[in-house]
Amino acid sequence: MNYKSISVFLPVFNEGENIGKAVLSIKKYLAKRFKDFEILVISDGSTDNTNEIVQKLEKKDRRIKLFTRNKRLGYGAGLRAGFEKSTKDLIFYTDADNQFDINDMDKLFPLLGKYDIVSAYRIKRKDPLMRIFIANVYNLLVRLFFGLKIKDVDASFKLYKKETFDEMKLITNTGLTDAEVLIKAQKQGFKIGQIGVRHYPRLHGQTPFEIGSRNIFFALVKPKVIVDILHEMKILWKDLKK
Ligand SMILES: Nc1nc2c(ncn2[C@@H]2O[C@H](COP(=O)(O)OP(=O)(O)OP(=O)(O)O)[C@@H](O)[C@H]2O)c(=O)[nH]1
Ligand SMILES: [Mg+2]
Repeated sequence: MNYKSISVFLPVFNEGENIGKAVLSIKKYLAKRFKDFEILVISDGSTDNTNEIVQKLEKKDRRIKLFTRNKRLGYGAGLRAGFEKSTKDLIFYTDADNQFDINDMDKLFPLLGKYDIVSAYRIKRKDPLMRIFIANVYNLLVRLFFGLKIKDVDASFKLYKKETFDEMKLITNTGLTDAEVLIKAQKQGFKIGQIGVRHYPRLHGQTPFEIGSRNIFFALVKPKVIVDILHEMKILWKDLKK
């Protein structure tokens, strides 16, 4: 592989039970493969011990960097900050809740020979059925309105060549940002590859996107989350027509 350095970032909100394991497993993985890497934690408005845990790790290893903001600005805003702060040749991001196995990154690198972005899809998604249903509708809308033919748009396991972002201006702040990057990259002629990876249930902590408890079938997504994404779809649609 020609790429010698990599930035890996994690958007985080209240992941005290997950963040330590997430950062350390990524560090172990990268240390075996890259001489030059950084791990960025983008923590928005976390009110638990997430920031303290990362500060301790940061003190021991300067390649780990914490960026905090006082308020929860949205998942997409976290992604945008991550893309902006990343300084290395490659950029990768994933969630902090350990729902992916970082070792599956091995499957992504070979595709960089042919593609500028590698977007993973979850071979068997381990989330409540209702979440999977909503995600399927979302994927369909993104395909119909923006012509993006990606199997699993919001799977948070994506690798990008840094130059993808050279000319990119992002405007969304919700979960739509993931799709926005792929749509704009495709428009600029960057090539997107896809590969299947494993997925695991969230074992600790609670997603801020749902209300109440969940089981394997049921999960209630906060209506505001859906309304905000639909609203941003409209804004993105207009932005792309300019
Ligand atoms: N920076 C930032 N990170 C966020 C924000 N909201 C959520 N996150 C993080 O984004 C990642 C994805 O959120 P999750 O809660 O796992 O969402 P999900 O995967 O749809 O839900 P689960 O299936 O329950 O895991 C996690 O690492 C969260 O901690 C936010 O406003 N800002
Ligand atoms: Mg998750």
